[in-house]
Amino acid sequence: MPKKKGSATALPLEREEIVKDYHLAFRSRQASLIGRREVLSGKAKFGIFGDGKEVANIAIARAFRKGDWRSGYYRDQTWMDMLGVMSLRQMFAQLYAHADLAAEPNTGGRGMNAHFASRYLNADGTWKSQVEMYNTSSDVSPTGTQMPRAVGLAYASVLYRHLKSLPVNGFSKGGDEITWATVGNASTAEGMFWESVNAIGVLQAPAIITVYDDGYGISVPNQFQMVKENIFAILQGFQRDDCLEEDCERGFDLQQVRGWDYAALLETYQHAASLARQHHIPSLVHVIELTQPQGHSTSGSHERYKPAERLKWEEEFDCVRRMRTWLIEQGISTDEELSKAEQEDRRTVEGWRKAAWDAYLAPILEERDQLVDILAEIVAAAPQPPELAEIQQRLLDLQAPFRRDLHSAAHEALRGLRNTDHPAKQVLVQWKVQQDEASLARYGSDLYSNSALGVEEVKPVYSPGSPTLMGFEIVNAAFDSILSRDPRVIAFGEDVGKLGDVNQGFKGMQEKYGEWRVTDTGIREATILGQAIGMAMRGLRPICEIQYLDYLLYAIQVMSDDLATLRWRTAGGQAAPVIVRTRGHRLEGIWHSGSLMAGIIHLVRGMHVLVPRDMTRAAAFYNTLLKSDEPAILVEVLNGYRVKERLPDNIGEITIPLGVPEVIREGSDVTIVTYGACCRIALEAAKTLAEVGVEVEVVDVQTLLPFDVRGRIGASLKKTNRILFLDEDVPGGTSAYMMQEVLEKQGGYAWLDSPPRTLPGKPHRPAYGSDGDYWSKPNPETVFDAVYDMMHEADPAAFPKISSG
Ligand SMILES: Cc1ncc(C[n+]2csc(CCOP(=O)(O)OP(=O)(O)O)c2C)c(N)n1
Repeated sequence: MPKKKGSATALPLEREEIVKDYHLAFRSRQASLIGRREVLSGKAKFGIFGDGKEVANIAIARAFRKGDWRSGYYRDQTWMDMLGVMSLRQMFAQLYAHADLAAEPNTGGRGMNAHFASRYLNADGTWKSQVEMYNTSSDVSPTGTQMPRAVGLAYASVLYRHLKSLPVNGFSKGGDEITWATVGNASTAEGMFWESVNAIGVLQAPAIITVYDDGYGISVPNQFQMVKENIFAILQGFQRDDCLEEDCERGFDLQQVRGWDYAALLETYQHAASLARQHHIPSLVHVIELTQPQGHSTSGSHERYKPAERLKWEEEFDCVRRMRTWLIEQGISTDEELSKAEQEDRRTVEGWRKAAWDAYLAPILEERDQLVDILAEIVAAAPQPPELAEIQQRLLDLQAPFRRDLHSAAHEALRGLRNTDHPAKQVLVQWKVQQDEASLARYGSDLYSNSALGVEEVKPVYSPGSPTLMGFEIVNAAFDSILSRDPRVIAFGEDVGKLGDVNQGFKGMQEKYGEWRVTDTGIREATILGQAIGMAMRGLRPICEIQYLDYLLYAIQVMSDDLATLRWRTAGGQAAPVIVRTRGHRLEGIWHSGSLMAGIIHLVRGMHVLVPRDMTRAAAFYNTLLKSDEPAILVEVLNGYRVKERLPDNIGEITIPLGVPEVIREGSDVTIVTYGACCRIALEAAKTLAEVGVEVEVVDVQTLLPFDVRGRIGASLKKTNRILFLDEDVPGGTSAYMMQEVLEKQGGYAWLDSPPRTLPGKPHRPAYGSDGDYWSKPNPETVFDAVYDMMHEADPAAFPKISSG
């Protein structure tokens, strides 16, 4: 069993550097103390700080190099300050939610406090050289979600080291970069912690995982978190062989070290870094005997759940205090010297706090003054409702107004002025519109980059010699073209490598392009997604496969919380152009033919969701996505792999713009709006409807996100005046979403001559077998009935009832 590291006496640091480290830790602690005070006094909403972890943070920061990556959580405050990713002044700006990138460059005021992110995109969306930066992938609050992403960040180094064809472009220096992950002891109880540790071990990816162990997860002690109350003990099976060759037993270098022992921490992390950098051996460092001087966060006090002896121990083993004692014991500094500098530290931190607060408040006060002046002008201009003066005074009395206070006041004033028409009132109206627009952008920009929307259509070209192939052979040809033209594309997933995926879309690709390009993975959907995110952050173009749509649920949390929000939550500072490939619909059985589309589209805003009805269209969408820098899910239609299609001569160039539906059958009586596998059913029903004199127009939506950006469906409705929304999702799911898009957003209600209808699947999951499928999902007969009913209602004489009911 590896030994716990003890204090080392000989340090590779000068005296001044050690003292500097101590003051960094001390100032960070001051910032935590002041930060908590700011929350308790009402200046900020919530605070969570890095107190108790300062010394471990410093040791990590000392081993962290430019080009390295962090995938961590909120306890990394001191480390982030030390590397300049988030200075303590910026930390206060984030605490106050200062929505200005100049003051808070990590999240632009969108993230909760202690959510770190380096900006690796320039303002114009181009990528900076990452080897010149201390890279921090953007934090999320769900505990453990930083772990899957760490898999991909670390694995990118493996690819950059082994795959000589990869363009480096400032993303790597020979794969020497380490990914540093941090996670709390309690969060190791999460499934994705284990999935990630296993994946990193299997991939032999250069990650150093730190588990900060302060014994608790908020109020719940380790007794309830993990077996043996000790993550280190149960990780022993991950221990590597003591050898440095590539074919040694795959595993981790495991280390345990005390969180107050500066010298041992430095040594531990230097050792782990050299193993990872030189040999790509991952490490897990269990940092024990850590404390939470102010409790978990500002939400409550730890005196409520920690026993008195634990609180006493925490005081005694406080890492900053211990480091101070050690400095004196080692003769590196004196009590007097340190005390003097600490006084200065306190003043410095307080200065940063004040500067951050003043900078946050100044523009809001300026806007308040503008509003007060506008109101004063209205009051002066004409006899007005008396409440205006009152509103003015209320605004002036606010010491630290929020913008929302100003807007509520402006709204109230305009309500009072509703019967007045005066030029001065127009100034108020205009002010409010402008300010609203600015704040909507302040909090809503960068959900998408819109680069995919700009891709123009390239139509397929066919010649007499164009072969007719099975659907799977069409995507296969597309992937062949993609892999040959773009060395950054890496495809991976369950059965993707040797087998070429369960439907043979990647058949022969591993043989042709090698194991690094087309790769099998374990059954680990959350980390397949995380792997893709991390790789995409480092300049690669991953196509990650989730074997069936139904299993996307295992990855949806990572997609929803991490990938989909990434660009938005960093206010355009980070992006991960991941392509998630999956297949769904129309196989049979509960877990092989479900349609979770509404769940997906509502959870992944920030991604595109594409549902091509055939494989040529799937190929075109892959090409479109690779021309953009946005993440997307592409659902291939399961029963399309065995349907024949002609192979376009230009399979590698065809593109379809996003958000443009296609009319796949023209008609004049009813518009059927549908997508994916349901297109075929709608077309079948359209044929039988034509036999009874009903001409249906069938529109394939093609992409659910974005949805019909040019209003083509509205134009169809304008012609037919009747509409049916058809899909395989549950009632009130995607059919309701499409209805809202067309009737509300496109104003389609104005063209309706009959009530709009939806025809979704049943609320239960699809039953197995042909009959189970028939009575679980829409079929040509139910589509016929839904459309015919509309016609009957409109003209009972021409369309008499066919069946009773
Ligand atoms: C998925 C998820 N569940 C619950 C929470 C609420 N929560 C926030 S922090 C926390 C405790 C985490 O403890 P630990 O991992 O030990 O980290 P520490 O805060 O102690 O450093 C909990 C339960 C969350 N943020 N995410």
